[in-house]
Amino acid sequence: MDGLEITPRTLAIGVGGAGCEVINRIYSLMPMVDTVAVNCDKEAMHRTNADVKLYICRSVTNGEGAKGDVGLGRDCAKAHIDDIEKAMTGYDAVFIIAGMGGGTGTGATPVIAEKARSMGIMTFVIAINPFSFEGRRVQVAKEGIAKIRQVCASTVVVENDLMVQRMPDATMKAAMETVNRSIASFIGRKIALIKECFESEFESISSDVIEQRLAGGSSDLTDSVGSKPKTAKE
Ligand SMILES: Nc1nc2c(ncn2[C@@H]2O[C@H](COP(=O)(O)OP(=O)(O)OP(=O)(O)O)[C@@H](O)[C@H]2O)c(=O)[nH]1
Ligand SMILES: [Mg+2]
Repeated sequence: MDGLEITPRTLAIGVGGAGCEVINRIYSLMPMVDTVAVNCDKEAMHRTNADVKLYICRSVTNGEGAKGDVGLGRDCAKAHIDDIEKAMTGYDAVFIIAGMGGGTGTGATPVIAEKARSMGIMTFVIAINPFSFEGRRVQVAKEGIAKIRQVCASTVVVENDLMVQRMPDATMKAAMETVNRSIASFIGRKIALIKECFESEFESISSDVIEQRLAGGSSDLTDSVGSKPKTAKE
């Protein structure tokens, strides 16, 4: 491997409101990571910084988001699948980040993950579970995560609730921002690991094996938050 540098091309894709907030973080904190923002909410898109912005189905949603309609989120992604494919072309690994329980993230994420896998890209999904006080969204999220797992085994679920336990006096916004920051640094660590795998073993290791090695529980995702890590099971 003397003198030969293998640099995997990695991409982070944020889908819907929460996903795009995380992309904002990655864009400002980790300029070496390429970013894509996917949303059908015009205002949220304005607030988002990303290398590529895919504003899906503005004519159908009138720029107001999918308003909790999972079927609409899915159909918007399907209608823009060529743009999504183009944005992912040439990458070795993709991280897809989305909040669950709304329309865009829940509906579009399985479509995007399935496309990434069909393109032979190592695919990781980070799905944010809504707060347990969010009512109907909790069930919508559960069904959404089950769908995502059908197409992507390397799915990590992050609990917004964890931050309620850890930061009982924090506002919801502050709690979510903490989760967003920890997801951004989690992705940074995973990208470093992928690079290591590529550099040390690229001739003998398959992308499936790298995926398995990198997939895992969400506990190390919460390490960076500051207090003692606690898993959802505790
Ligand atoms: N950690 C974190 N969670 C968020 C954030 N914004 C929203 N969420 C969570 O993610 C869930 C889904 O919300 P959004 O991502 O805004 O939904 P969406 O995919 O845009 O869906 P529609 O607006 O209905 O199209 C919410 O119920 C919240 O629990 C965020 O910035 N950070
Ligand atoms: Mg939205």
